[in-house]
Amino acid sequence: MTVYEFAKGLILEAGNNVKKIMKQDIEIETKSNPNDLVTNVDKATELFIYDTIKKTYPEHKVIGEEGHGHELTDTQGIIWVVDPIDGTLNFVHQKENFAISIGIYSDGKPYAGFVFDVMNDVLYHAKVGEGAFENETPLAPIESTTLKKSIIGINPNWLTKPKLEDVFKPIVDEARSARAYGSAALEIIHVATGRLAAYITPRLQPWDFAGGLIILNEVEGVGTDLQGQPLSLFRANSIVMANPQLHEELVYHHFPQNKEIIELIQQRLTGHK
Ligand code: 2AM
Ligand code: CA
Repeated sequence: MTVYEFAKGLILEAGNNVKKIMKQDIEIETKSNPNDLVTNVDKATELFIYDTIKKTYPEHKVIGEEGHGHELTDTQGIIWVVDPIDGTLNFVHQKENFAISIGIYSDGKPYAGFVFDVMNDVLYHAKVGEGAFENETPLAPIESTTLKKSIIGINPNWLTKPKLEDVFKPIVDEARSARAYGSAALEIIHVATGRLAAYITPRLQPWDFAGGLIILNEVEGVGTDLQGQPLSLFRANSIVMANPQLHEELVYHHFPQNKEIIELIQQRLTGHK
């Protein structure tokens, strides 16, 4: 069995476990602030994924939102970047619109990406060079758009923040419309399937984008930080994921080329509020 096939089986099994445990009581705790939640399901799912990987591939490394591998700083070897539940607020409040996300990197190079929309039973997956799939249906390359003719994904909370609003409001104004889904992994998938032309956020952790980015790249989508620089797997990044034409329009005409503005904003952002 290849690592790709193993990962596919693993994420499906993890999703089925989530469906089972969420029928029992969900225990909720807060993390960095009252809107930053974690549940027993996030923790149990990360542990299940970690343990299953380590049993078969003891030499592989795992970075997971709920505590695994946060000390890692080098890209050597096989690294699994895991978000056990992306969209925890949706998980808690809506019991849907969340995903399990896994990105696998080999010596820093993308190998395979998986985003499992658990409640809809849809697995998005891609092995680099072999195209992306929605369950077993291949995804077509995404179409190029201009901002004026685009629906973009952006969380409205960012439009209420000083400085950040100066950057993001004109973009929302110029776009055809804006949407927010509450799961970064699924929003990146919406770009990969053409439902959104772009997904923009000032701060995202590696586990939120590591799987989706690989899927997006397979359909010719582009993901970088707001200055057009490659994304790091070892720290939070600003994010623009889009079709190539819109990506260029946003990076060169809308985002401040002055990195300090974004860094200043980022330092103040720890959660959603
Ligand atoms: P999570 O649910 O795994 O925490 C919601 O807009 C998206 O942003 C979700 O994918 C959520 O991931 C992510 N998110 C929540 N808080 C964040 C933070 N402080 N920094 C970066 N991303 C965050
Ligand atoms: Ca999470």
